[in-house]
Amino acid sequence: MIHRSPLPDVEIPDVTLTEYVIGGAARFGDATALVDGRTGETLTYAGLRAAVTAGAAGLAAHGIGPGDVVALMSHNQPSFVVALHAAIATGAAVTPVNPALTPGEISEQLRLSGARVVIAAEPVADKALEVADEVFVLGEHPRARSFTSLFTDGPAPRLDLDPATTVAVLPFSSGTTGIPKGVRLTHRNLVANLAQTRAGWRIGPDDVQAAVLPFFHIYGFTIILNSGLLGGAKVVTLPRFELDEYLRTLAGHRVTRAYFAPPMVLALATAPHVEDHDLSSLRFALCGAAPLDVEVTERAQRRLGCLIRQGYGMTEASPGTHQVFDDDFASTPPGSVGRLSPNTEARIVVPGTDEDVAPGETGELLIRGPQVMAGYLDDPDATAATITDGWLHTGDLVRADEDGVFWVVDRLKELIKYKGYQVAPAELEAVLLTHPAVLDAAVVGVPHPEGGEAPKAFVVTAQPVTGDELMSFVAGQVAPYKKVREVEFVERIPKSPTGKILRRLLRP
Ligand code: 4UV
Repeated sequence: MIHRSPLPDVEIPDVTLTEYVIGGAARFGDATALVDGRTGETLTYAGLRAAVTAGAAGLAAHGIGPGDVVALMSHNQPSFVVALHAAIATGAAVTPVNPALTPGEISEQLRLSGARVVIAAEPVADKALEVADEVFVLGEHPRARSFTSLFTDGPAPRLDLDPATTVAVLPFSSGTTGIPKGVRLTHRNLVANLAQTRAGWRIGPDDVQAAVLPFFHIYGFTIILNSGLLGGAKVVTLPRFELDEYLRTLAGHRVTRAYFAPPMVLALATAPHVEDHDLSSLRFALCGAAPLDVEVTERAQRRLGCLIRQGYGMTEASPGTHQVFDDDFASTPPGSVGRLSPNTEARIVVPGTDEDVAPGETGELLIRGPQVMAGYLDDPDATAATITDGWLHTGDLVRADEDGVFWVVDRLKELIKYKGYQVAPAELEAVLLTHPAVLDAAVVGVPHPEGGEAPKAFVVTAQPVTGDELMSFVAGQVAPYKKVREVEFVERIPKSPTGKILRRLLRP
C-alpha cells in the first residue's frame, strides 16, 4: 500500500536554491532577515541579497564555479548564511562541515567531497588552516584572508545549470550502514523540500525563528534557516544551546517559532527559571532528529505555554518527509511525527523484503518524492542499496494509523544519535581496531541520560588494556559528540556467516 499526503501536490519551481530562497528577498526589503542573537549584529533582506551577490561575484572572480565544492565550517551566525548562498550562487556545491570535527575528520571530508576551498568561522580557522590549502575566514585572522575581502561589485555570476541534476549541497551522512558519505542534494531536491514544507507551515514576515540547532546539519539548514528566509521571517542565530541565553533570546526577540532537538526539550522540562521568562510570543515549537519522550514533551509544553510537535526526516530526504501541519497542531498526538508532506509517498515494508506490512503494523519506512537525494557521492553500491525503484530506505521502523499519522517506533539501521547528531558505529570501530590491544570491536547505541543514546563499544582484546584507556584513545581522534562512553570486554563479536556484526545481539 502506498501512503500519500492529505495535502494536494505543490508545484516545484524550476530555480536554484539561492534564487528560490534569496531571490524573493526583494519583497521583504528592509525587514530584518538575520540577527546574531549573541552580538546583536543584524542583516536586512536587502543587505543579505547584496552581500550574497558581492560574495558570489568575488568567489567567481577567484575561480569558483560549477563543478567546484566549497567547504563551509561555522557555527550559526549571519555570515554563515552569506557565505552559503554566495558559494551556491556561483554554481558550486557547498559541503557543510561540523566545526567540532577533529583536523583528521575535516581532512577526510575535504578529501571525499573534493572541496577546493574552506570558508571557516574565526574560532575554527586555525583548525581549517591545518588541513586545507585555501581558507577564507568569517571574521579576521592573521594567516588567512577574510571572506569579505573577496567581495566585489560585479554582478552575480550568470548560471546556466540544471536545478534537477546539479548538486547544491553535500552534507555527510552514514545512512543505513557504514561510514559517513556525501549526500548529493540537488537544487531541485532542496527547493522541493522547501516548497513542500511551506504548504503545511505558514511562516511569514511576522514570524521570528530561534535558530540554535546548527545550519551545518540538514534540519537547521532546510527546516530552520532556509524555510525561515523563504517566508520572510526574522531568523535569530545562536552559536550553541545555553539554556539561560536561549530563554532570554526567546523572550527578548519575541520568538514565534522554536525548533528543538530532544535534549533541548528535556532541559526545558526540567530546568528552573523557565517560567521567569515571558514566552507568550511562542506559537509553534518543533522537535526532531531523534525520538522524543511524550511525558517530557508534556512537561516542557506546560512550562513554555506552547504545544511541541515533532518533525521527521533524514539528510537523504533534504530532510523533511513528515510534518505536523499548522492547521493540525493541536489535534495531532505529540508522540507522532504527523502526516506525509505534499508530493511525498511512503510504504511500510517487512524489513529486508519488498512486502508491505498489514495496515497499522510496524515495518521499515520507504519514501519516494522529489526531495529524495540524487545518491551518495562516488558510492554507487551504497546508493543502490539505499534507493530501489525510487524508494529511499530510511532504516527506521514506523507505523501509520488510519488517519495517516505516523509514529517512529525504533531504528533498524546501525546509526547512533547522540543529542540528534549522527554517530556512525563503523567509524568508531575503525578507530578502535587501530589500537594495538584490540583484536575486534563492535559499537552500538545505548540509552544515555543527556544524549538520548551514546556509543558503547564491545571489544575483544589481544593484550591487557582498560576501558578508560580505550575511551581516551578514541576521544583523541574523534569529535567530542562521537566519544565512546562505555566499554565492555567480550570473548568474541557476534557475526553473521558473511562477517556482518549482529548488532541486535549487542543492543540492551
Ligand atoms: O540524517 P539525519 O541526521 O537527519 C535528521 C533530520 C531531522 C529533522 C528534524 C525535523 C524535521 O522537521 C525534519 O524534517 C528533519 O536528524 O538523521 C535521520 C534519522 O534521525 C532519526 C531517524 O532515525 C532518521 O532516520 N530521526 C529524525 N527525526 C526523528 C527521528 C523523530 N522525530 N523521531 C525519531 N527519530
